[in-house]
Amino acid sequence: MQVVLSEDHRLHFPKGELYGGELVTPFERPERWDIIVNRLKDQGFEDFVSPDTLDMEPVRKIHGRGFLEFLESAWAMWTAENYAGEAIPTVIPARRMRDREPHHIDGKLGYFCMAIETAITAGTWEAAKSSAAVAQTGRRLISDGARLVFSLCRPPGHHAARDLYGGYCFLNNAGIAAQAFLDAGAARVSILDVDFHHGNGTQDIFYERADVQFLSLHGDPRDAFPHFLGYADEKGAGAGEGFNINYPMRPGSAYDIWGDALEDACIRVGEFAPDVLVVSLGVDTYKDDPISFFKLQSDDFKTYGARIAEVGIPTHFVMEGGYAIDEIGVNTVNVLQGFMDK
Ligand code: Q9C
Ligand code: ZN
Repeated sequence: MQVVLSEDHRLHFPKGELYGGELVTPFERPERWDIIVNRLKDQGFEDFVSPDTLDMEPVRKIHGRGFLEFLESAWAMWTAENYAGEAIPTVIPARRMRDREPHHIDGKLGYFCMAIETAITAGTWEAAKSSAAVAQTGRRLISDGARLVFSLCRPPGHHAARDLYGGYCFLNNAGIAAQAFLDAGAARVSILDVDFHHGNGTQDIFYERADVQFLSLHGDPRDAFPHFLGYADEKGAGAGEGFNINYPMRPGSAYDIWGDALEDACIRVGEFAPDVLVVSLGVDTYKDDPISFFKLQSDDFKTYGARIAEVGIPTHFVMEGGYAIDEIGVNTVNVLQGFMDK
């Protein structure tokens, strides 16, 4: 199994995440990557591939131009104000306000943000681009004939919508990979999102499209972040009608419930018959995850990796969340080993 990764992820490491009214060390931190890499090495995976140069073309197809310009310039605009801390919005365009991009960075941050726990720092844009390049390179390896590739993206991507960042995400790595597969000749791509959180960004990007099927297993939005998307009645619109499938689940759900949702999702992927399956792989479904409420055990990750393999379609795993740092390596690699052992 080839694993695509880049040390440039380290360029993004904010000191603060607004959590419970305090600035805490972010749950989404560089150490997550190190622990996954250590576990991969322990288990004999050594086929590490560095990313190719980022191709902005698929990025521009799924993200808005103004949004990309904002991400590129946000830190410079923030420091030009002589602010002492990291870039966090304070004002949000809430209901009945105007949908216009302001000039001032305070306004721009709120305009392009979907959740304010996520700070922007000096290296954020470079790290976000490197993460997208990792996903694009995984795409190339699958197009070159691999049955399985793991793109160890960091920062993650599935909360990043066409023109929104947040939830630790800036560029939608899985979406960029899916778009690149289509650009390289694929007719259909499925994105199966098994991160604990709803993949609101990916859903948003492909909601009206029939060439990308999106399926997400996640905490019920009434109880779980991102709270404002991810209900079962969101089924796609226009040409995309029927190609968006959500599986919200209640607090405390364990593998008996989660595995049934995965089973249904795998059947739906088989019916769609995509050329490639992109898996948004978050392991924050684990029972001890500090910010989530599912109850998967470490062995369940092997079980579901094997079930995904049974779909029988070339599969590109793209790393998303997972914050039980001590077990993030075991749980992530269990999915990949479960897939390979099938
Ligand atoms: N009390 C990903 O897993 N904060 N993002 C939730 C819960 C944001 C998660 C707070 C969680 C973002 C990629
Ligand atoms: Zn998550």
